Amino acid sequence: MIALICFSFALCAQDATASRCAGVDALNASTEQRRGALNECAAAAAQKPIDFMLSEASRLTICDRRSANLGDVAAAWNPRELASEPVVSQLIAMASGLGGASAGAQIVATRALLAISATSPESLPKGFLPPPLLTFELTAVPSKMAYDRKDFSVAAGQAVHIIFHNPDSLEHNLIIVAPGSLAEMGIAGDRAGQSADGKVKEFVPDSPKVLAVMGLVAPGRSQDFWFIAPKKPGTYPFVCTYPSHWRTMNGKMKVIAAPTTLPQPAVTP
Ligand SMILES: [Cu+2]
Repeated sequence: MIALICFSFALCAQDATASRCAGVDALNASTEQRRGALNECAAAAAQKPIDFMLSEASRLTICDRRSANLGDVAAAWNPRELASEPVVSQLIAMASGLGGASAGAQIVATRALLAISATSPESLPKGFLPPPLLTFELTAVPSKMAYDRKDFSVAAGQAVHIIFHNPDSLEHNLIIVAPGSLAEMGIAGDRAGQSADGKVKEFVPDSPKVLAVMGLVAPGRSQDFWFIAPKKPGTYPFVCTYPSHWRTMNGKMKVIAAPTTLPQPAVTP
């Protein structure tokens, strides 16, 4: 089984950035509409939808809008189908990062496992615990060009869910960048504001130092941001790269070393 999964990931890694099913990315689509688009893509590829969804997940790179959309679809999947073998084994391997699974793939698999845990926990291997998820809210402070938190801490490799609120009159985004790159990425966002496609790219710099992306959120809207924390402990800036916002609209994500052993379930005598 593991060998098959690794082989699949190796194939996908050759074309990791390709988008095979653009309908999943459609703007302002509901989860049902994204699922419908995925079903059509799966039919065109002569694959079962669940296999196609796993294949799409394995093609993801960082945690961004696409991984969020596909994660929404995965989390709303028919529990019975999601909880079947060999899907569960594939999800566990993907969520664990086996076979070089990217952070984007990991968060989709993690959300699917959490859905299984909520609806069909008996389908998970005995003693298996779904990855712990840290959820909290973050808000853009109106007229202050700032987030309401200057820092937060996560465990290395942890799944994180931020519910972002934007009650301000301006658009804001939220990206997590490599340690020490706040000014560089902020200035890159300023430059994006002067380019023709800056808005299309939601002012996100085209750089490997961008580690996770929540795109622009309109005034008065809220949006979920799902990502896997970096494996390497350190201080990672989070920032809004809408032009000129970055100097005050930023903070620090502290990644602390994860426990070397995961908590184990109690043994039933
Ligand atoms: Cu902003």
